[in-house]
Amino acid sequence: MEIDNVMHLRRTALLGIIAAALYLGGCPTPLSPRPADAGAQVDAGTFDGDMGLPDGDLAASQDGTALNCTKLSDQCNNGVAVSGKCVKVPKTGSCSDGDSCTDNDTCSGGKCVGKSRDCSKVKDQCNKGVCDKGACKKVPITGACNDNNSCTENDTCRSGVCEGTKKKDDQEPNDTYPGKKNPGINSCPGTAKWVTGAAYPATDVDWYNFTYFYKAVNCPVWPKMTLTSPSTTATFQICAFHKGKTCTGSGKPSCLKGTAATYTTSTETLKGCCASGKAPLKMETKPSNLSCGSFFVYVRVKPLGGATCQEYKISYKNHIAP
Ligand SMILES: [Ca+2]
Ligand SMILES: [Ca+2]
Repeated sequence: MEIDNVMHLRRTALLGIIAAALYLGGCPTPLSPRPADAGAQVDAGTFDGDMGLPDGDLAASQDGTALNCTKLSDQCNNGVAVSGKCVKVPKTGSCSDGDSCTDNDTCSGGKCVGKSRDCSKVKDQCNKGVCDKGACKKVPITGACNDNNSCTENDTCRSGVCEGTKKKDDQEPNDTYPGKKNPGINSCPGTAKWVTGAAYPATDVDWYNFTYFYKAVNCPVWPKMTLTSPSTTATFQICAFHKGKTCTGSGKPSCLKGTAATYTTSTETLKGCCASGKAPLKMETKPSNLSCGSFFVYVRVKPLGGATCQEYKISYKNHIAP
């Protein structure tokens, strides 16, 4: 009886071992991922192909060896195990691309992409705006530009600055008395003549002169002139000084426009009239002795301010000319 009990226990144990072996042989490999986990597009937060182990951490390979995929993780990717292999799964959100000249760095497709810094606010006609070490700065360019100076032309960018060449002033050089000679007024009533100049730069002084030819007592000749300018802000001073050719009487004008003034040369003092203000400036100077004959008129123009360049024209004529 005791022997039968021993044999029964041995049979029971043997059947248990066989049953256990059959069960293990018929089951799937315990560490294989479920089909739902296969594929590259796996959400890092729900992936469970690692049999419950933390994502990207100690996942398991197909042969059961634990996988550490953190080496594939970076600011825009999670390193996770998929089908027993470590793969990168892109993340979203902000990041840093390490470039101080980009803004709004964002993860996109597993890469950190920033938007290039907009430096257009520092650009101008002779500079482009460029980001350098995180700061916007100007970088000179070449080409035509506009220096907004009506007294220059052929404006060109030079070292980041727009500069033109000074327009030719046909009256220059004329900074000192007696200045540039211009056609005289020798007919009665005649027509107006013109002088075109530019008071440029601000310290410029322009002198020019012409002759009034006395014609006849019944057709007296004296200067009437008007300074005009395209500038609405520029102010000028215009003076007309007389000098008699054959007698002193014609060198003492009365000021029908403007106020009395004198100008002392190295040898004499000229008498004349001056007017100041914005254009148009009118000037009319009548010799005190109209029977004296021809006389010279010396005109001086000075810029008084209001514009970088002060273009002007002066019409001069016999006072009765149209
Ligand atoms: Ca000038
Ligand atoms: Ca001058």
